[in-house]
Amino acid sequence: MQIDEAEQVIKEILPEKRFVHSVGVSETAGKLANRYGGDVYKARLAGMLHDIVKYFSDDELKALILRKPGTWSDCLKYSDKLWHAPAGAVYVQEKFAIDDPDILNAMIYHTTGHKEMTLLEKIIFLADYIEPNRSFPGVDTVREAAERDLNEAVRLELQKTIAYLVAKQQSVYPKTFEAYNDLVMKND
Ligand code: DGI
Ligand code: FE
Ligand code: FE
Ligand code: FE
Repeated sequence: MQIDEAEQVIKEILPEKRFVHSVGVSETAGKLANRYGGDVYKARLAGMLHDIVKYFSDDELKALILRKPGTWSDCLKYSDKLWHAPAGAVYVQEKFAIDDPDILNAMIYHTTGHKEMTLLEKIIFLADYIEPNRSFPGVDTVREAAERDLNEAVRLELQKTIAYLVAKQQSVYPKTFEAYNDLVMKND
């Protein structure tokens, strides 16, 4: 699938604001791939498609996840905000025959991360957070880190996300902690 085809598809499926976010993630992911020696095409495609099923119903998301079970399926026991990530990977596989495991895993883990992330997984995880339309508190610190050190930027994003969830008394998916611990311990 070409990038412009993917862009047309998500323009039809997603509301305007989410479409603009997806184009931002695609462009940011392409730049990060350039910077860190990743595959620019895979980064741009995964970035474009990562939120494709964001507005499907919980029942539809659950059905997609249950069709292709894996280690990520335990997200069904946690917040429904996590479900669109693995469900999107099943959807693009079935609908557009996208079978590249790099692209599928980058979509699966774009919300939570996990331990021992691949280069493309880190790129999509980070691009989702720092694309130009995002305005979380502290996002500029993560943007600056992303210019220098990919692992540091991903670790910072995980730190901020965990702190945010804890402050709001929300559950934190165990793989998010594992991703954080993995990067902190590698940095020791
Ligand atoms: O889909 P996006 O809005 O672009 O962003 P996303 O897929 O990274 O995150 C979706 C939501 O999931 C966001 O509100 C934060 C939340 N989230 C991220 N990690 C976790 C989480 N929620 C829980 N409960 N646990 C997590 O580990
Ligand atoms: Fe998402
Ligand atoms: Fe994210
Ligand atoms: Fe997103």
